[in-house]
Amino acid sequence: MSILTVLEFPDKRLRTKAKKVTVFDKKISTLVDDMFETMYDFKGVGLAATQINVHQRVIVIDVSEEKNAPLCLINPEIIETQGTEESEEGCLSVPGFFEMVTRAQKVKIKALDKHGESFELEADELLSVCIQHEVDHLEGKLFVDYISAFKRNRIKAKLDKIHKLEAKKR
Ligand code: GNR
Ligand code: NI
Repeated sequence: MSILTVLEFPDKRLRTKAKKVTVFDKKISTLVDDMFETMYDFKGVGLAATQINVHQRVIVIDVSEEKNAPLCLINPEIIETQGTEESEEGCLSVPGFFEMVTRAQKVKIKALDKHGESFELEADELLSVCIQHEVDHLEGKLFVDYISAFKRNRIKAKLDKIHKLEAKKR
């Protein structure tokens, strides 16, 4: 198992559209395990493969308090939505920033598990938000795309500054 590097906004690679998984082999199983380890290490509630620079449609999620409810979604599709709701979002790829985002209140999804078996799931509250946030990552979309250009540019400037300082230290 390994903890992987998480790409940070405004890295262009976060804008890549991920491709569907077609083969369910040891490589996918290792990718899923490494993504869970990375997500738990970073104390996130979800992680999309895009964030670790792997452009395949793979998501891991665990919104439980005890961190004992791992959920893996491969090739997820949102097949139904209900209502809208606003909530505060953060992202491991936009560290330290939190903004209100409006999303569907409930979602019904269809996905494959890590063995390639199809299943459906209905979600509300944090799980619903998290699924929509992660599916966006697979499309190259970030939560900062939903806020004003003014706020987004301010976040970009602050992260650019941090990334420059980090590069200098090395
Ligand atoms: O850890 C995370 N918390 C979170 C909080 C509110 C809405 C979405 C999220 S997802 C985020 C982890 C992450 O960046 N996943 O892509
Ligand atoms: Ni994110």
